[in-house]
Amino acid sequence: MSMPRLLRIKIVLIGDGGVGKTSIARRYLGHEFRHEYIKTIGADFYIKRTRYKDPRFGNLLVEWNIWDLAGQPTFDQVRPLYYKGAKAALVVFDVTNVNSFYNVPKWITEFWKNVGGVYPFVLVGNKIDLRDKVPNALPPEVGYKYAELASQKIGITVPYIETSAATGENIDKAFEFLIKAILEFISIKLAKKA
Ligand code: G3D
Ligand code: MG
Repeated sequence: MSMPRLLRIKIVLIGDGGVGKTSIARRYLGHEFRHEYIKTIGADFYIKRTRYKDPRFGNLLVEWNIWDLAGQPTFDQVRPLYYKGAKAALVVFDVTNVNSFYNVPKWITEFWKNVGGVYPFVLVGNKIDLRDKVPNALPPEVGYKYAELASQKIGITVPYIETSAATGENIDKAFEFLIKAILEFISIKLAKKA
């Protein structure tokens, strides 16, 4: 077997406070994780390596550098540092919190503005374990529709995935979707250069 290619990618977790960003990161990392708190930025920083086999790029060793904002109030001052060098995002909302869904476009706009262009993301509807327990929870169609419209608008696939950080459902899959979206994005860029 050939040596896998190392793909080191900084990603940011964005979305309203309380939607489950930190819970998703911790659930994904499980036990074998490296974690640091970057005090000046007020962000948690995690590293995780995972193998991925892609038909075009072959065997990959993906090293996620995951940035997770800890506080909210001083975010304005640290925003540029937080986003600097990020190549993709998990944009998270809470399916039991309509406002967190309404704020999704705001987070995407901020991400693109701060990284200086249109970069791929996965839309994540979290807390699906609570969907049947609260009134007025958002149905899956809302997320799928938004992702479809976004895909059409920007010309790269925006996957939508529903997760529960509480049960672990689809957490690994969310990151798998993100790799796929990133590789598609790289392919399109390479094709344009050629
Ligand atoms: P944030 O990092 O986006 O601000 P957190 O969000 O990960 O801190 O999560 C906020 C609260 O929601 C936490 O509860 C956390 O346990 C809960 N939570 C996160 N994801 C899920 C989920 O998928 N299902 C359920 N039921 N709860 C979730 P507390 O009580 O600690 O504030
Ligand atoms: Mg958090």
